[in-house]
Amino acid sequence: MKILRFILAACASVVLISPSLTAQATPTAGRSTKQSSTLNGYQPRWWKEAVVYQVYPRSFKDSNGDGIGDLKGITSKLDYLQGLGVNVVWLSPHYDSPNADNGYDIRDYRKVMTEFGTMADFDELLKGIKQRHMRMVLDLVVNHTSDEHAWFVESRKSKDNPYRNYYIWRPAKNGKEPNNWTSFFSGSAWKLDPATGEYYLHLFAEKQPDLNWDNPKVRHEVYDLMKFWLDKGVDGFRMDVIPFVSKDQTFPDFPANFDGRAEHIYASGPHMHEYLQEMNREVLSKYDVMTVGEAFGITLQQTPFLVDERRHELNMIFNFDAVRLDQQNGIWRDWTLPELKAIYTQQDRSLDAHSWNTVFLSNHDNLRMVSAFGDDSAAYRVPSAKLLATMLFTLKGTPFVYQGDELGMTDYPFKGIEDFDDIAVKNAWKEYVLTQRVSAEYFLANMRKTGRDNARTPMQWDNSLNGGFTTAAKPWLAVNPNYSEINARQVIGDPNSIYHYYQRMADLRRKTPALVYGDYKDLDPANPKIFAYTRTLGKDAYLIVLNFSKDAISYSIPGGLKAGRLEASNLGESEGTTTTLHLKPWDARVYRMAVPSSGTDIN
Ligand code: ISL
Ligand code: CA
Repeated sequence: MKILRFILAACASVVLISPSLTAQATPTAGRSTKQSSTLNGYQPRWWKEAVVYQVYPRSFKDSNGDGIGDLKGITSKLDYLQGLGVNVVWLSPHYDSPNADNGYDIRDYRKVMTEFGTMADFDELLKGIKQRHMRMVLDLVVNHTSDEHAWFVESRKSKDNPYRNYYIWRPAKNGKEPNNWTSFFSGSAWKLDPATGEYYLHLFAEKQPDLNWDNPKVRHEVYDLMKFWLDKGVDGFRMDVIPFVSKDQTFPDFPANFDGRAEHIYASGPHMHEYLQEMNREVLSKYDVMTVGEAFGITLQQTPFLVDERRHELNMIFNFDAVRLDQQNGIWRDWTLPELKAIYTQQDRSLDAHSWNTVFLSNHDNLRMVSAFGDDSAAYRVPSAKLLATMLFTLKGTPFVYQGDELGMTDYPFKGIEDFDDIAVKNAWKEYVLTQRVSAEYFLANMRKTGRDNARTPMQWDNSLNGGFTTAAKPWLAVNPNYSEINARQVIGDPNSIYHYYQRMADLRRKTPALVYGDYKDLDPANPKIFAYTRTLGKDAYLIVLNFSKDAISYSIPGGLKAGRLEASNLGESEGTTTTLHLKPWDARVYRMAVPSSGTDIN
């Protein structure tokens, strides 16, 4: 850790405007510089103690029968969310959009998407959230806009248009694209625009042109739109692919040893830290807000450079190491429990008490958690969903729950390409199947295990038509046919359901500082089936034991440690103060350990 601090300090002195790590935070409006009391070295913060719930509005609840989720629908379910025990809602993009990428292509940052309702509906939602003493963070998508945004409509008109440099335009090179960069949604990252005979950059869809963050006018447009929503009372932002905003605008080709993972190249632009620190100075430091960067392409080792509080950039980020353990470059792969455990240990080693991070295993871009990391068979779906919740709420970092995981919703049984909605899938189909590079069967088999639509099927509220998501005959995306047995009404009525287990875990975390700020230690990193770790804060020590298998296992707790008082269990097994646990398949337990009389910490 000392090495990393040295590097951080060295880097801080190099990045011209970065305050040195050791200097006291420069006093700014809204940020106290007094050293409040710390917990295990951490500055207590509401967003470190929070449980965040992601709402994908298109699929959450339809209130007007058009088959599309909307803001009024979310408002109608706020008691459900409050009952679950979450206290921050992350709202995926609700802004005006042509929906080329389901709202991640914004046409007007200050307007609510027509399908989702009106600004009055947004205000009503935010009011409902505040009345329940909850908070809401918005999705800030500013690496790119929609090609229908007024800025781009102007920018493409002529080379000398005042908005030309809001985006990234380049002439052809040797009659072709300016370099060999690729889009995440297939094909080149450059699109030739006939009106001016130049190419524009789009790391995602052609309808998502990248903004030129090297243009200070663009940065200040972004800061203004952030203030627009913050002044309405929102509590922060999840920042879409924020590490990509700075590009090496000499646009070198991918290096000769390129491994196919463009995100690492795109996340290594020269000015990312500079821009984040400017955003913090200009906007974030003036509000009591939470920021989480979707840090596609940032490694665990690089994470402190974004989230060390002394650098005044972000509060935390989403790394992709765990959530993408089951795929590589979009191809499904089998994974092992030691691989997953090693990620959490690496994260813990990379971050000291000046940094913070997230714990999540699902969102709108990935598979359903119980299908990807648990066992969604009839026998083990419920216990394994609870086991994953146990992990989510007891690892170090702010837990992010994705809508439907509290029901144990599963991946969807896609049949043909017509069942998919995602532009990433449709473009890949054109690139790989229509060109006969791969067979349709191979492509569909892979997409069933990696496709983002798995997580985007509508919330299953009850066992009525379309799972109670909509009264329309045809929702925008088909509801999983298992809604008749997997739905919110069923789980709320069942005290042993996954929903109530989430409730209990959220409550346990909220009242247990050791599970928030405590030291983390993996007791058995090489064990292929058991994840056993401790969380320790002074004399408060907790043991978490998770059986990631369908085998019954007699487990001797490493180091001769004794279990202790049971605090949570998905199968109701206790066994109390013992050194050997008889674990059932997918057994998850949280014990408060009896601290040795000598009072020595167990670490
Ligand atoms: O690579 C991917 C495409 O399958 C995803 O990992 C995803 O594009 C990447 O994680 C970035 O995601 C974010 O930006 C995209 C949007 O499509 C995603 O929904 C959003 O989460 C472009 O805005
Ligand atoms: Ca609707």
